[in-house]
Amino acid sequence: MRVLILGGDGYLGWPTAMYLSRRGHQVAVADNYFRRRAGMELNCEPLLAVPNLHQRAQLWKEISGRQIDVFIGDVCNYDFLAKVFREADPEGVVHYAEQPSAPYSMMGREAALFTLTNNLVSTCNLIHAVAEFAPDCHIVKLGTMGVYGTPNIDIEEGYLEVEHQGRKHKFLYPKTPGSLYHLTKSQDGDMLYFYCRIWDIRVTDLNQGPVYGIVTEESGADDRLASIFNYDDIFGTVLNRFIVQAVAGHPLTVYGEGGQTRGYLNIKDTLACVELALLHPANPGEYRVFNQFVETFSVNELADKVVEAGKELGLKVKINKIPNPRREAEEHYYNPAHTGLLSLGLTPHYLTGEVLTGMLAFVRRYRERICPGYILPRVKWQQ
Ligand code: USQ
Repeated sequence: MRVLILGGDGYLGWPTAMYLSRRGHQVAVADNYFRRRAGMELNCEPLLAVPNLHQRAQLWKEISGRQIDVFIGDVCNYDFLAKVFREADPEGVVHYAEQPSAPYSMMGREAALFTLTNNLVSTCNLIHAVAEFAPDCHIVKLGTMGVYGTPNIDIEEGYLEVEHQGRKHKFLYPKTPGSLYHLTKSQDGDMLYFYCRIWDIRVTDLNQGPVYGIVTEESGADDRLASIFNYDDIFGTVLNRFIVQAVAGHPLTVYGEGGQTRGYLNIKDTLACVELALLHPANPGEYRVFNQFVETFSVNELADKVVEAGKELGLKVKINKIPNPRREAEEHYYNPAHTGLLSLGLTPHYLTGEVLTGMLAFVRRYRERICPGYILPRVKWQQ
């Protein structure tokens, strides 16, 4: 399949590109290097020094013999996106080209406006490019479980059937996002659903939980192919942060009471889910939603697991509950459905002790690069 990955330089974008390329798809990637620039501006650069996208594609070609086409530019610029569509002629597009960090979106007015503009304009441009250049192309948008929030009822997969005064109707599941970033992911979903109904485009929204992991099968051969791996307070996700904190000898930063529960998945499962969605496209006019995670854990459970895994490697890991910089429920009901991707054939990777010790051992090789100043949270939800 000809697949275009928007945001192909990021934590998920580049591993997805290699994964699909190795499995015989013809892959093109586009990126504006937002994440790299933000890392320099905010002083939160990734653990590994990552070659630029052209260099990574060249390296991948030397190792795998396969070509990944690279386009550097901004998806919010329609002329750029139109050029990419004309050249790549995609049958499937993976949309990762959004500002992905909740703390970033809560830094202040400028970051809020950037997040809103980037995430909604990129999605709107994509919809129009599909309609103009590739009407049959399937959009796979990376969504987030965070759009649902933590309601006191079970979370369904995208839709909720409501019975009201004796009549029934199926609505999109109500959204209660907990950051401006998560709000934009709810808004882009509404926009995609709208155009599915009006223009009959095909869309799959992958409502993903926080991802963990560094190495994938494709990057295993050469660390220069590894993903952009952040452990800072802005771009790092919680388990990746805890792994680096454990290696650095920093107490694990549990925010508040630590009862916050989310659905987690290994980066390897993200890649498999995206391919499954591409291989089984939504129908014209269908806005299909999958809840993309494998297991649920509270922050306390994750911290305890890292302490245990640390013992295997002789690390004495401590836990420190610090005031929560976010506004979120610290104890809550959480029971989200996630059957769609399993029914398409996902074989999940679980968070075992071996996975955790593997991550700790990998990060330990880069211990000298860990910057302790990146660890404590700087962004508060309430200024
Ligand atoms: N947390 C801590 N300590 C930390 C970091 C985080 O206790 O040092 C807590 C947070 O308060 C939160 C939970 O861990 O309750 C998850 O935080 P996170 O930073 O791993 O995840 P989040 O900000 O929600 O965002 C991440 C990705 C985002 C994706 C989302 C999926 O950055 O792109 O959409 O995970 S979800 O959380 O399901 O919305």
